[in-house]
This record gives sequence, structure tokens and C-alpha cells, in this order.
Amino acid sequence: MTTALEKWVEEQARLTCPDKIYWCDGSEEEARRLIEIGTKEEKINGQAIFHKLNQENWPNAYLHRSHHSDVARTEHLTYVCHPDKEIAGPNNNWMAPEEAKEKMRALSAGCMRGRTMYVLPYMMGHPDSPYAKACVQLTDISYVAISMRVMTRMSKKVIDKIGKSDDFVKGLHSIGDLNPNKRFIMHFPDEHFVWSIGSGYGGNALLGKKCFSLRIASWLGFQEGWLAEHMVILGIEDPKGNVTYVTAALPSACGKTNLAMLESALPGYKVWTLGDDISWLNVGPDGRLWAINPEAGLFGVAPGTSLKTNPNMLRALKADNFFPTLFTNTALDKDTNEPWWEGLDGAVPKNVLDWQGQSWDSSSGLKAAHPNARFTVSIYNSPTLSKEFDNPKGVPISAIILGGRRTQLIPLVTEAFNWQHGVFLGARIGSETTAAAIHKEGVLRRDPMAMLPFCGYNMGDYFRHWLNIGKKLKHPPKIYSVNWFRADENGRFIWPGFGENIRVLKWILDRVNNQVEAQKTSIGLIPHSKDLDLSGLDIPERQLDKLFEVNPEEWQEELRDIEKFLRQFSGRLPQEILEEYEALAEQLNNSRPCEDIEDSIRFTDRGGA
Ligand code: GTP
Ligand code: SPV
Ligand code: MN
Repeated sequence: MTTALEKWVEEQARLTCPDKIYWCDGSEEEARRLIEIGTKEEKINGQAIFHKLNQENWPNAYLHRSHHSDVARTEHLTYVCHPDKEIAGPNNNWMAPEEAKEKMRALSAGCMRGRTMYVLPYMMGHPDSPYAKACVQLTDISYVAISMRVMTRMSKKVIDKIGKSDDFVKGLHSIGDLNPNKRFIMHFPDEHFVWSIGSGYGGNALLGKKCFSLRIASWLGFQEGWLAEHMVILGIEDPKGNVTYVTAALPSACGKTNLAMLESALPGYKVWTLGDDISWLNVGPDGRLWAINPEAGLFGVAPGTSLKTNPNMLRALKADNFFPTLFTNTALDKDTNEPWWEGLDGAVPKNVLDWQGQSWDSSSGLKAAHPNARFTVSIYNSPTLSKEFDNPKGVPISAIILGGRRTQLIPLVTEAFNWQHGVFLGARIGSETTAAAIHKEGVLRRDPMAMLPFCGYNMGDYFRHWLNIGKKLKHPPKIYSVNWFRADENGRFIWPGFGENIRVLKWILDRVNNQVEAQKTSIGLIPHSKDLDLSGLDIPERQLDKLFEVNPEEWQEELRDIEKFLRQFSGRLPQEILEEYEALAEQLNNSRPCEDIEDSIRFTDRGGA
């Protein structure tokens, strides 16, 4: 008898008409075969899918160049198709489910002709975890098949696990003809189904990632009492060997991967990696918040990655493992056949092909690697992998860090007064846009909890859900906001960032462990200057003051922008969030005319050593 899975695959094949259907088993042998196919046989617009890189220096590494229009997520073509538009909320594009399906059926008819349909059975989460989900994605490009193999736990055992049941997450993906006008990423949350056509790029095409593990999973979490978040998970080991687990949400291309693999600049401290992009958070029977990473790979931004900024990532990329490592839209050093990108260590190579495979002129002012060039690498390659990574229960979380990319206004670190204030602090976060999605870069937008593009339902309800989770926690994590990106008058980042961010993490640990006091400002608690370990750093006092400055005048525009954003959710915005907003506005307004209020005192004067 055919199973529900087989029936579903047959139905999709009848629509899309592939030449062949290939059921993947996730084996090492198969990965080799797929790479071989993608290097030699399979083509897109006459071009091979993979280029084999210098295997001596980059074991098992391959370069993929995508269509020039297909280099980042396309938020304007991404839809969340709840039956009711109100449920999707103003934060999502919406289409009625039947209309969306009709559109997709028309675009998908025969779209796999001449191609192979790969059937990818995979788990999001460790197979033994009570929180894990069994999923099957169909795709017609080996690049996506291999990427999914690196990013998830792919295995034919998932097919046995699904058995005859219909209870699995479905993803139908085709690169189509790569015409941006025929590119759509459609979500059907109640059917646990994602349908994507016209793009081979990460978040548009690896359907277990943002599409399922955030947009649909956030909706499941809302109904079932848990959270799916755009957060890294890391363990911070102190000099005594105690490990404290924290999660951190930063918008796309704002430092999650770097934070998750941080090499500590402070002796005795060490960071252990559990995830670099997504967390599923559950309230444990002990009243603590527990986190698992549903993924098993890292999909990171290449430009800026170097032995100086992220040595552990370089080690991971060069590790010899049976999982392939993919580079997408980096440049290529023609002489050595090695990947190259802006910011990589060493001299700029002489003979470079840019991300589109054209000869690159270093004096042209153009970038050789695409600003959103990425690598895809197994998390098991990471030299900092936590020994808890495969623990099906996950890890208990002591602090939640929320941040954004703000060249102005937002202090290096702030602690929320309590959970409710923390939810507001997350809800009001803004960030300057990056190359991770196709839109103008550097534009400030609200990005609550780094979830604006990923919350699969009305954000007003999402804030309510966060507040409710807090009520269920006997031991709620403390909540922090961070900003590594505050700049001086010359536009240079004041804070050195990367490995130095451990100094901020150390203060957070000290707070969590009740080792130090903090001081109150209108927007939250900040460190006493004696408690932020700056030993060995050379930041002028004036600059340090700038890092922590809360200027009530400058906050007025921010307040207006926050209010405008929150007002969109009016009917569904929790009263508590409004009250927090009003309290903040009042605090800032009261402190405005007066010169000697706390906020205008210099950081370096406060509680000095
Ligand atoms: P997604 O994978 O898109 O979700 O991004 P991410 O949050 O994992 O971002 P990632 O760590 O890859 O960083 C993206 C960019 O931020 C890179 O250009 C980094 O060089 C830069 N970056 C990361 N951490 C820091 C930091 O502490 N300071 C500064 N100035 N830049 C940073
Ligand atoms: C992001 O854009 O937040 C990413 C890359 O992590 S993607 O997989 O495209 O979502
Ligand atoms: Mn991300």
C-alpha cells in the first residue's frame, strides 16, 4: 500500500513532471554522488552547479555561483497564507490559501521537466528530542539537496519514522526559470506546508530553515505554548569551568554567527557553540526556559570573516569532514583555486574572478565577493561545538540577548528591569538593513526580536505570547539589549566587537550570578564602569561615554518611530506593551530639560573604580 508520503511525492511529480525521482538517504556515499552530479552533469543555464575548490587547503569544499538576481532573501515575494489576513498581521504579506495555491500550481506545472526531483527526508532537531519535527522537502537542484544535507539531520530513518502517517512537514521547491517575476515563497501554516519557486537562495530555498523553523514553527509555538526564535545558542564557560547558556537574537547579517563562535579576548573565558541562527524554546518542568537548535549546520556571511574576526569559523571551513562545505557567490583566486572575499586574511590575490565568474579589477571599486556571499558548513566542523549540542533536551537558558545594528543612539548593553520590560525592549528594537535580503541597505527599520521577516503570524499576538511565556517561567532568563555597531563622528565603530564582545558577555554572566550591581537609566540598567572589564583595551574615555550615552533629545525621534510601528498592531497590541511605551516616553521626557539627570552623566564617571 502506498504511504501518505509516497502519495504526496507522486502528486507533486505529476504536477512538476521531473525526468527522474531520487530518494535521498543522507549517506556519505550519496553526498559524494550528488556533488559529482552537480559538478559534471547537472546544469543551470548551461553552467555547472559546483566548482571543485583547492582540496588541499579547503577539504571537501565547492563553489556555487547563483543567478545574479538570486543572491538574498526576497521578503517582498514571501507570503504567509493563513485563511484570515488578520492572523498574518501587518508584518506579513498575505494571500488567501486557495488563491496562492492556484498561482503556484500555474507556475509549477512542468517546472521540473528535464530535471531530477530529489526527495529529502530530514529532521529539524535531534531525532530523539521531544521537540524535533520530521520533514520532507522536494527540490530540483543538487545545490539545495547538498545544502539541506549539511544544514539538517537528513536520513532515510526519517522515512521510517514518518511511516504511514501524514504527520510530516512538507516543502516543495523548484528553482523554476529564475525569473524574479515568477519567484514566490508561500507558507501554509495550518498545513505545515511551504511552496517555493524561482530561487535557489538559502532562506528562500532551504525550506527547513526560515520557512519552517521560524515562520511556521512560530505559529505552532503560539498555539502550543513555545517559541521559535531567530537566535543563536551559546554556552559561556567562566574561569572556574562553569558553563552558562544564553541565546541571542540579532537581525540578519548582524553578528549571530560571529557571536556563536566567538574566540574570547578575556583569559579564562570560552564560548561553546550550539547554534548560529535558530532556537526553539520550551518551558521545562523545572520552570526554566530550555533551548534546542533545530539545525545542524552554519550558513554564514563570508565577507568580513577572517582569522582576526572569527578564527573558529576559518578552522571550521578548513576542517576535513565528510560533510561538504559550500561557498556561494564568493570570489575565486584563479591562481590557487581558493575561495576569496573582502576581509579575508592576507594580501588581495592578483588574479581574481568575481562572484559572477568574471575577471575582477581591484581598482574598479566593485566588490569581488557578493556582500551576502555565504558558506554552508556542518556544525560538527566547529572546533567550539558544545558537548551538549546533541542533547535531545537542549540546554537551560539564563539570559536572552536581543540586538540590532545601530550606528547611533543605542548603548552597547542594557539590562531590562524585568521580563515584561524585556519584551518591550525586544519589541522596540530597530536595526539598519543589510545585504541578507534584497532591499536598500542601511535603512533603519523596526525589527522586534530580529523576527520582523520571520514571525509567521500577527506580531501583536506574538508580543502577547512572549508575555504569556514569561508568566509560565518560574526562573525567567534576564533580558538584555546589545549594540556592537555604535559609530563615532567619523563613522567608525567605537566598540572593537567580535572576540571583545566577551567583555559584555562577562558582565551579563556577573549579573545573572548576582555578582555585580547595575545602574538605572530611563531605558534600562547599564554597567557601572568598574564592572565592565576593559583591561587591555584602549578606548578613549570620550568614546566610552558615547557607547553608553542616553540622550533624551535624540530619543524623541526614536519614540515617534516606535509608536508608529506599534500602532499598526493596535487591536492586538498587549496593554502591557503600551504601558511600557508610555513609561519610557515619560521617563525620557522628564529627564529632558534637566541637565543633571542620570542619563547625561558620563559613563566613565559612574561608579568608577
Ligand atoms: P544571518 O546569517 O544573516 O542571520 O546573520 P548573522 O547574524 O549570523 O551575521 P554574521 O555573524 O554572519 O555577521 C554579519 C556581518 O556582521 C559580518 O559582516 C560581520 O563582519 C559583522 N559583524 C559580526 N559581529 C560583529 C561585531 O561584533 N562588530 C562589528 N563591527 N561587526 C560585526
Ligand atoms: C538570514 O537572512 O537571516 C539568514 C540567511 O540567516 S537565510 O537562510 O537566507 O535566511
Ligand atoms: Mn538568520
